[in-house]
Amino acid sequence: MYSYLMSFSVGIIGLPNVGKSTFFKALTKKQVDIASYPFTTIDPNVGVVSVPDEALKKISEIIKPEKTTPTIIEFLDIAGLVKGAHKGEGLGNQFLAQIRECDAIIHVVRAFGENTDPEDDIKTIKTELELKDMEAKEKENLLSKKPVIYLLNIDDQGQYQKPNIEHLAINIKEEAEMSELSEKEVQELEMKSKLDRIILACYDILDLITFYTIVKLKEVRAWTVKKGSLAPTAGGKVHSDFQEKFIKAEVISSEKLIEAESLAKAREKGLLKTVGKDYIIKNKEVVEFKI
Ligand SMILES: Nc1nc2c(ncn2[C@@H]2O[C@H](COP(=O)(O)OP(=O)(O)OP(=O)(O)O)[C@@H](O)[C@H]2O)c(=O)[nH]1
Ligand SMILES: [Mg+2]
Repeated sequence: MYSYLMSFSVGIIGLPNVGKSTFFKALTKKQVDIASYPFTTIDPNVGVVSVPDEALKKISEIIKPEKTTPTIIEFLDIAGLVKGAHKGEGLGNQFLAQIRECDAIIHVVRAFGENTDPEDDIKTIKTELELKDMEAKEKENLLSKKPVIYLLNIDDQGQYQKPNIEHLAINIKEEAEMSELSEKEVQELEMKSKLDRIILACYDILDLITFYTIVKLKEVRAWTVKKGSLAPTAGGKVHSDFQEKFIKAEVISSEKLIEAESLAKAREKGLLKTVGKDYIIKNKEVVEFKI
């Protein structure tokens, strides 16, 4: 339902009023130009965010294409869940169904203001997901088994009650303020956004890697594929023919390409490797599919 762009999606969940929508708004200030992607009907609750990528920038600098297209992740702003959500409290069932559509979860936890108990809040939501899962007939796609990042929304003092669980901490209000500023203004104020780090953390828990394709002079484009994918599967992300009619591919690491300064020079130096259908695509590799 939400995979309009055939990208991976992350649902932002948590108790009411913890800062989910504020976080979503800050993130989607980075919304990409969705015209570059197919199936671009976008729900107001779905934000499409480009994945920060230094290698892509550098490849573009040497290839100088007309267009550089980053890879994307979708974020979904889901309304607050309350205790009893699994029984339908507070429209719980509707929201839980939205979570089911997501590949991973960011669980926002309030750690700003008075009387916060992050660990208890985490437990409340976790329990709702687990209770909902107990009703599920199919044991695939279970809510409580989805990869999750606990994101503590902290105040500007940076003091908070640390839960006994791995988490990231950010000041969402400050991130929202920063997202209204230009890059230059953020630098001048010596502020530093953590949004990129969080986007990359999502990419990590989703077990994704990036590969690149180059259409000479026209486009350098980043694509997402699950870690461990074979070359034809990666090809299928670009075009179904590249999967079905796959014969071989030429690959080079982005580092080597950047060092060689052009594809032609890399080819001259014999840096491009020809691989077959059993080849596992590596992170940050430039790939040319041959059919
Ligand atoms: N002090 C402080 N207030 C915040 C912070 N983040 C959000 N708020 C405030 O908390 C209120 C709720 O923020 P939202 O982002 O709408 O919360 P939400 O989690 O989307 O809420 P629901 O969708 O209703 O569940 C707003 O008044 C925000 O201004 C924060 O980091 N610090
Ligand atoms: Mg909200």
